[in-house]
Amino acid sequence: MKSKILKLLKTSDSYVSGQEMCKYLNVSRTAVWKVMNQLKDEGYEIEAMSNKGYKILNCPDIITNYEIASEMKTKHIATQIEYYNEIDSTNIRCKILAEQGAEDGILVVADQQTAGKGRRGRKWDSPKGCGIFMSLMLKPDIAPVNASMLTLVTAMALVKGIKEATGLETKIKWPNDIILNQKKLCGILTEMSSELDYINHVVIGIGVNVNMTSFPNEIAQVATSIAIEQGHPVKRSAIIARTMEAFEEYYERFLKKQNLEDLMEEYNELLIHKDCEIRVLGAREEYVAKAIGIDKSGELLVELEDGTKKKIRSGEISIRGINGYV
Ligand code: BT5
Repeated sequence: MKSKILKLLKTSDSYVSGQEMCKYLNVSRTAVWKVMNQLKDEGYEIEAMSNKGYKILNCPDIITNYEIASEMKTKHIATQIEYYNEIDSTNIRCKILAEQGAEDGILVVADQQTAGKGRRGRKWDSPKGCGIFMSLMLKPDIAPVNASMLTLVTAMALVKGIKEATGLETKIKWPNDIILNQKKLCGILTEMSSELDYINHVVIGIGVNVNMTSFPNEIAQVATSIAIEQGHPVKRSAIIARTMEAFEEYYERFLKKQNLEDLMEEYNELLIHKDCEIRVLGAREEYVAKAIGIDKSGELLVELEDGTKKKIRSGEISIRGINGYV
């Protein structure tokens, strides 16, 4: 009910009468009044005028399930949202929910993580009230080998979602970083539970630095936030909503062919290293190559100095810019 009331208020240019709301939601005036008071307590600025009704003047930067739901227009993705003020890791919580039989498309969101995870045991800095920490759980009917492509689909959705919500143009550092002004703005961690030929579930974890104004020393050189780059804070819920809408669109296109054939052209336009020299860091080797672009399976095609071409798979290898992280 809260998200429906919020949606009504947000989509109306003028006042919404209490009576209108009661009729639309089929609830009593007292119930509406109670919700209005709760919303005010949470920081929503709502004007109440006798004879006219309610008008929303300002929304706080919160990412509760009803705030996100009131912003979002998706058919299937994130229609169910679980919100936590604080959690160890949204990926961990999402996996537990999946094992307990949660529905395909559920989104877990937190305002803060105490044990945010990066890839291969690394940490994700997740301070309170200024970032987006969320995990989307999917049960796609695709072969397990194709699941890693979902990281690339998610990266495209983040670029589009951030552009629509903030106007900022970001780029993708293959396979799982979103880059703004040569620094890391978002990270994606895709985890999977599967049989040999069957996916039980995939959890796509997304971290976005939104309103941080500084970072811990260890990452200060590589990390940035939307607020740092734009010079002012922005609302996180709009970024989540636009990203999930974009994800739904790209995911549908991915599922049709179960590969990136229809997305790779657009993806390659977003690749920060396209046609640039990169350093390829493998477990035992390190070499310089030119990044050409991804193929339909999401592998990165590179050209070595002697002109030979090579495909690199995420998971085995990392890439770096010639002079630094990007
Ligand atoms: C990633 O790993 O980039 C994946 C990050 C995924 C985080 C989300 S948040 C919601 C969900 N729940 C989780 O527990 N995780 C996911 P990787 O490529 O391994 O990068 C990790 C490295 O990025 C660290 O070792 C740091 O150097 C750097 N780093 C840590 N926190 C950062 C931050 N907030 N912004 C930018 N860089 C960061």
